[in-house]
Order: sequence, then structure tokens, then C-alpha cells
Amino acid sequence: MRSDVPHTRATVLIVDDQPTNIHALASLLKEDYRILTATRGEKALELAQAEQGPDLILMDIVMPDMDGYEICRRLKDNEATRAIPVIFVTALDHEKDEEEGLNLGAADYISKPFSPAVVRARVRNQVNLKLKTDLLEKISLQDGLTEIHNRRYFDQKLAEEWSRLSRNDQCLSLLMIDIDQFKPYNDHYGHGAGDDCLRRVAQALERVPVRAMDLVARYGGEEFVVLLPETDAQGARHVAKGMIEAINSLGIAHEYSDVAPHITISAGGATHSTQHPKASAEDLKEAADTALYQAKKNGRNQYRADT
Ligand code: GH3
Ligand code: MG
Repeated sequence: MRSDVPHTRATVLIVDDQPTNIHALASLLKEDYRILTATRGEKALELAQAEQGPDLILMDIVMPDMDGYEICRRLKDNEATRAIPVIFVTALDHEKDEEEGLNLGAADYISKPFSPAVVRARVRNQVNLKLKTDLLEKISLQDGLTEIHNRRYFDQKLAEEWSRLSRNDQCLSLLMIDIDQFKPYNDHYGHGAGDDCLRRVAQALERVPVRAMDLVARYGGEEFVVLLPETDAQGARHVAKGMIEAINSLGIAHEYSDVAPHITISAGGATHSTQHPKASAEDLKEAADTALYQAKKNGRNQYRADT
């Protein structure tokens, strides 16, 4: 699965309008965490949404332009930042304030003056919980056998790209790919060899597209699906042909195939564009599936597009 180079340490964002307070917390935590800081709400919200954003936010409550409650509310209202735990660190120590913070979805509450050991322990607990949740989330979107994205992830991304489209009027292409005569492969070489073949095919397919936005997923069984945002029919054909070629080049022996002495794939593609619009993401998928059926009927190891 493609991923950016991970930073090895978890990141903590400290939000406080007083630089001296930021400094006190940062000096407690900087050995164990990568530290980001913000003295204003807008900046905190911006950092929270950044590519390598925080795994935890330590937040003051009383701040002049936007208070900690409001920042927390906005973080929890935004899909992209909702999962980041927030710990309020504040001199307000009334039960009512604590209740308000927790009701807003804050993970914990630390009263000032604080004990350094307690701050470290609470931060560690929340960060560990967040990293575990992230891992579970990642596993739930990954195919266990091939380690590429799974159907659930694909369906999420397709829905996102589709909604982006209606605003931007761009094209979107989708490929459906199926291994040819995989049943006889399994029957003759065994299920273990079949699984190995699926892994090799998945990895080879994932290496073909070059754009960061492109997505390859296992759709189920021996079927794969490719999402190509901002790609027209010609671009889709190019990627599909590259994939067919990549699998031919793997040269995985398949003596029981009528198509070739090695494993091959067939691919069907469909494109939504202003000239040839599709009514829904489901229609796009169905059109690619119909094209795949044509590729199979026409002799396999080839690409067919929906128009
Ligand atoms: P076609 O060229 O028309 O696609 O023929 P096919 O034999 O590939 O298609 P069919 O749908 O008849 O068979 C698909 C086979 O894929 C059935 C099953 O043995 C195999 N298969 C599906 N999922 C897995 C899996 O997770 N592991 C293994 N080893 N085999 C699988
Ligand atoms: Mg098949």
C-alpha cells in the first residue's frame, strides 16, 4: 500500500496564547514527541488539518480570539480532525468547566498547576490509544491477503471522488480487472499457489499507475479495481494496457490457460466526462463491469472500454 514516509515519533500540538505556557509543556514533552505549537485558534485548526498533523492536542481554554471550547467544537465538527484527541490544560478547575470540555468530546482534562509526571502519563495514554485506533482503521481498509487497499476503502474513495466531480466538472475513470482462468489455476496448482499469485498480481498492478491520486484495490476474489481521478478515456486505456503488460511480464506459469502459457488479466474501463456523463458512481462501476465482460468474451488478456 502506498504511504508517505512516516515520521517515527507521534506529534503533539500545544495551543496556548501564552508562549511561556507553551514552552513549559514543550520542554516536558519534546524528548518523546514531535511538537507543533499555536498561539491562536485559526493557526491551531490549520495545523490540525495538515498532512502530518498531530496525534494529540493539548489545549488552553481561555484565549482572546477563539477560546479552547470553540476550537474543540470545530475540530470535532470536521471529519478530517474529529479523531484527534484533545486534552484541555487550564487554570479553570471548576467541575462545570471540566464537564463542558468533556461534553465537547475532549479526551481528558488537566488542571494547572500541573504535575509534570501526570502530564506525561496522560499524554502517553492518549497518544497510545490514538495510534492503536489509527492502526485498526488502517487494517480495516486493507486487504488481508494482498496488503493493498480493500473494497471498503475503494468504495469510500469512489464516493469522495464522485462528490468532488459534481463540483469540478472533471473526468473520472474506473477500471475493473479480473484474472483470466484463475479457477483452473487454483484447481491445478492448489489454493496456496493461487494466493501467492493473487499477491504478486496485486503488487504488480499497484506499481503501474503513476499519479498519487490513483488507487488500486482488491475488489474481491480475483477481481481488482482501479480508480483514476482526473483521467480521461485515453488515460484510462494507457493505464489498463500498462497493467495487462505488467501481468504478462510477470510470467507466472499457467499451463492450464487457453489464453497464454502464463497468468493474464482482462480489463474493462469506463469514464465519466462532460461529453459522456454517467448518472452515478454505481453506473460508472457497472459500465466498467460490462466492458470487462466484453474483454472476456473477446478472448481475454485485453482491454475494452465502455464506449
Ligand atoms: P475467467 O477468465 O472467465 O475470469 O475465468 P476464471 O476461472 O478466472 O473465473 P471464475 O469466476 O470461474 O473463477 C474464479 C476463481 O478464483 C474461483 C476461485 O477458485 C478463485 N479465487 C477467488 N478468490 C480466491 C482467493 O482468495 N484465493 C484463491 N487462491 N483463489 C481464489
Ligand atoms: Mg477470473
